[in-house]
Amino acid sequence: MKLKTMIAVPITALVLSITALPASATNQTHHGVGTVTAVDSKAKKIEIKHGPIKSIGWMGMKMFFPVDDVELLDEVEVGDKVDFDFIETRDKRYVITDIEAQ
Ligand SMILES: [Cu+2]
Repeated sequence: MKLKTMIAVPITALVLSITALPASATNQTHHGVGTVTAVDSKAKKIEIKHGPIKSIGWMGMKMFFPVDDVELLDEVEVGDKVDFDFIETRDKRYVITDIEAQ
């Protein structure tokens, strides 16, 4: 076995253990403001027409966000202006962790 191979194995193991951390462990929370355009209870998603969100480099757009807690679905209805927090998971999902009508 070459020396390079012997070093590469433990490094690979380390990288794998880091990526195995829970999604919420290292994620930054982003804050958005917008208007609710749909609440999909079955899919556990809320559609929001949101303004620009600098912390994640987004322009304003309309998009669906899954929620981490189904009770959040009852907090808002279509037409509400809302403040919301979300995280970006490692598999690039944008999950609402808190939402409140203004
Ligand atoms: Cu968006």
